[in-house]
Amino acid sequence: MNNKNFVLGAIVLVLIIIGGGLYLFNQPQNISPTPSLATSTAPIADVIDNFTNSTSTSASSTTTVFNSRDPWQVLTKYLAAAKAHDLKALTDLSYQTSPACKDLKQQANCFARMDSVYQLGKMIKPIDYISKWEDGKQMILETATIADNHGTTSVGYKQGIIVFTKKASGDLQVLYFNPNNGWYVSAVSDSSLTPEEKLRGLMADTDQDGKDDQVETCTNQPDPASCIKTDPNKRDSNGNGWWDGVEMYFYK
Ligand SMILES: [Ca+2]
Ligand SMILES: [Ca+2]
Repeated sequence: MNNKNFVLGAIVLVLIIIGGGLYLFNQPQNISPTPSLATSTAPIADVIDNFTNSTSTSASSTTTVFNSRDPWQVLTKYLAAAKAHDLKALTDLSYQTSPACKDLKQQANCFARMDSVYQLGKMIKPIDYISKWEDGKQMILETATIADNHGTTSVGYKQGIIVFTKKASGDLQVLYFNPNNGWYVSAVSDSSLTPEEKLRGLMADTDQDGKDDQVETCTNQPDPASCIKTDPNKRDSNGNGWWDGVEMYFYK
């Protein structure tokens, strides 16, 4: 089995779950790993519940003013909106909107997708997201790579990712996230490469634009005919301001 295909299959699946669900939703300058980007060590699910409770029970509470440039505040509000099936709020906090959520006849489908997004999003632990790459148009947060071996049969890593776009005002909007992004290979090596070496090759993202080198170069891709190559050493291959690993999630 082609491991990359498996990985891509997983990514596409999540894309369907998230992107299909609701995403009613200039140049790279800084590559700045930050020790801790999170303002709280609480799991985001707890924060969402607190947010939901505070907004539903007491509009006049003394909660701090919402900061639309803070990725965790935006994501928390976004997930709370998904949980509450609040399409208006979700639209405001998203870069793009799923067709299912633009069609009243598909409301049940839209709500189901919101539920999926909430269930996935609440697994996110802000404290794990130690890398931040951003410029005037986008922001990507990533976790460290975390070993995720499955018994003795496979060797793997997980690495969570969250992608935001920025309005001209600097306000963040959610584009994509996946706390369970994973790469797996057989624990039994079938080549001169060790499983670890294979994994490093699969996971490499040389230009730190959120799109793996193998995807950029259309190497080992499930549908090579439709794969569009981008530059693995350049964040914004086509010069339109969007990084390759951001633009790949836009609806066509
Ligand atoms: Ca890349
Ligand atoms: Ca690139």
